Amino acid sequence: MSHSTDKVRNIVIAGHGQTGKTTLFEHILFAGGVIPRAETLESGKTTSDSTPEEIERKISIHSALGHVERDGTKINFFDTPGSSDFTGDVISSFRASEMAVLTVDGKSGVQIETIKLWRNLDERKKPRGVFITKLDNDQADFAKTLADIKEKFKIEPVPVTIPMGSGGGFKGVIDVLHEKAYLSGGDTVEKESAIPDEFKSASASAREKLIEAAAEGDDGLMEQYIEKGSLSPDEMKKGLIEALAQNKYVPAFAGSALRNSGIIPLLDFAADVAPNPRIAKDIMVDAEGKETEIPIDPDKPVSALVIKTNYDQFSGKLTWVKVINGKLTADSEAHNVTENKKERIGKLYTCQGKKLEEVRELFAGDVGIITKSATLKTNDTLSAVDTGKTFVHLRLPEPVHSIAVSAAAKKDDDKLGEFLVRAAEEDKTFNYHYNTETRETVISGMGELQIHIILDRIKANQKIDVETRVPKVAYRETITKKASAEYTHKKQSGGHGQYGKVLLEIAPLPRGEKYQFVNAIFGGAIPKNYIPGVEKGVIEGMAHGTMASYPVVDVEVKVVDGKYHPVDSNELSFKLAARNAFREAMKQANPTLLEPVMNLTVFIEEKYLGDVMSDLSGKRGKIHGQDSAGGIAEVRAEVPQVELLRYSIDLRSITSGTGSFSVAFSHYAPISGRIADEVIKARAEFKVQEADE
Ligand SMILES: Nc1nc2c(ncn2[C@@H]2O[C@H](COP(=O)(O)OP(=O)(O)OP(=O)(O)O)[C@@H](O)[C@H]2O)c(=O)[nH]1
Ligand SMILES: [Mg+2]
Repeated sequence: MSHSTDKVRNIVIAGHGQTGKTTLFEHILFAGGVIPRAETLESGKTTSDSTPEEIERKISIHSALGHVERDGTKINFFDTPGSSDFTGDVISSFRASEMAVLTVDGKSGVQIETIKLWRNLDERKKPRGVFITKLDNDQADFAKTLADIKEKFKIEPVPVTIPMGSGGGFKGVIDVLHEKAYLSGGDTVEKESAIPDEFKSASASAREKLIEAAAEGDDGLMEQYIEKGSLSPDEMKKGLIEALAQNKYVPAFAGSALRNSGIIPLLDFAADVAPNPRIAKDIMVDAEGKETEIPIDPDKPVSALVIKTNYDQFSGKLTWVKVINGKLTADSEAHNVTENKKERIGKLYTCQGKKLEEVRELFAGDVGIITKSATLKTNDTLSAVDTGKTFVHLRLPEPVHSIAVSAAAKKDDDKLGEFLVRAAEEDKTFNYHYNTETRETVISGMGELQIHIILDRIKANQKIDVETRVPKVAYRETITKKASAEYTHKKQSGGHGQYGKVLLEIAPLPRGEKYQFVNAIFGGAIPKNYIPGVEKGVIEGMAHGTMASYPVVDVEVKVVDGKYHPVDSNELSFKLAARNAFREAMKQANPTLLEPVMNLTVFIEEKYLGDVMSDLSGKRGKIHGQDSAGGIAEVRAEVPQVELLRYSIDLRSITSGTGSFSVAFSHYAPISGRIADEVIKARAEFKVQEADE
């Protein structure tokens, strides 16, 4: 069945690893009557962790979508992976949802991924709530977890539900908004009951706070609240909707998904208060790069964004779309603006995990699946007609972990390549490229685990043995002082000879400026038509420096003088002369090696700070800054890339798997002494090997 925009809600469940997202998602579907029983994670039969790799590892790797109906409203929920290795699917689910619910473990409190996800939601100005889970655990503490959230995010969450008892004495939750108690259900859906006397005052004071939050919704309500000291239930609801849409408060929910507790009030809140998709805007960009905000609106011609694609064993390729405008209709045609071609839309589906349900149409705001489109890919824009505007691409973090791969048997090279192309298409945080400089195929992604899983898939599905290595670093060479050199290329062989003489002056440029070619020839010492030949020669010379044959950068090359022969000169002669003149000049210009340096940000528990710092200093890191709040530290540093090639592994062992980090290229920096000698030596060995091949 299709749902109109006003009858759709999209909520993404996200949170630190193992905080119970999948269990919550499963119990939501159970409470919503979608599945006859809620399966445990341990059984390997949950709706959302359905792929063999998820079942085997007992973690979520892919996002999953499901929905429940509440008073005619379809509430889509995304279950997302908690490990930062699979952040790509979290980000696409954020893009498609108007609200997030972050799960926080009632015992562990705010964890590293919670902080990163919170920041990401801040950047998107996305409304969010927190679901404090596992309150059945002995040391779980709802109030303490709220205090932790307040300390770390400088915002006081407003409870919509509060727990009745904790740990072994956990009995259920009170829905403060609807003034009802729910006894935890165990194996069945939780049951409504009257609020027990002992919790009446806690419930009343929580309701007071909720009313205050509602009053923030608009000025009229605030006046009303100040005047009368309260709000009617209708006003309260209206205020909560408004204030949440404006991201003015963070609703907090208590519960234990495993015990079927806190689910019904969450669903009621989702249906009553969670944002209507119409509050959200997406962004389109035209050919000139001009951005326009596009509100979600069913009354405009259709437009939709492909948020992800994946392959299902039974259904084949699935293309997930978020409809932004109008409605997408089955068996119709749309324009793929990204590819500038017509796209046939066959059947449309919604889904419950991997189970597809056919629908005729998907309205603006909704998320659904197109099957059997060979061509659609993530980030594509579908439109009614060619508007020349596309939705901006998903903003994904830079890869943090790379390895070089090759097929153990040469005959499998092509098959490996094909597989990698498909893997990169399916997971936008996974990249692969052939580095012509180092002659390696390098795959990179968000962490060791992600890469590992992809390699396992190759082995299992393609029966290819893959060899892996730490990738080589792309060093550069540059010069540190001015120099000049001349070179005459002369050859006499039968008829026409070859002749060209070039005098070059080279000078260092500021870091990052790469290359500048200046023609300073006056009076025709080298005729104009040979200057392109000179420049080609310089470019060829710069492709392989004189130290270790790495590309040369940040050099100004000025051709100042030369000589030509009316008969024997040609472009080739000037090219060869220039190439050799460049090499001669470079040797005299105090050349140096440059290594890539990365900006590194590390998130760790404070207790590991000392170890992380000393490890970074051993890695030639320069610490730029450090912040700590409530037991979690963030360290920012500049570290040479070569030291970070296995950082995923190092950080995991220092922090027992709790740390996480991001890296991005910063700049090239000179190296000398022993470090440079090692690079030159390794490169010489590589060249010898290459020559042997
Ligand atoms: N005691 C208790 N355990 C829970 C609860 N919810 C989940 N768990 C357990 O916590 C573990 C992790 O649960 P998941 O639902 O897989 O957590 P997740 O957040 O989806 O994990 P990732 O997707 O890998 O990040 C499993 O062993 C669950 O049985 C709960 O409410 N109470
Ligand atoms: Mg999960």
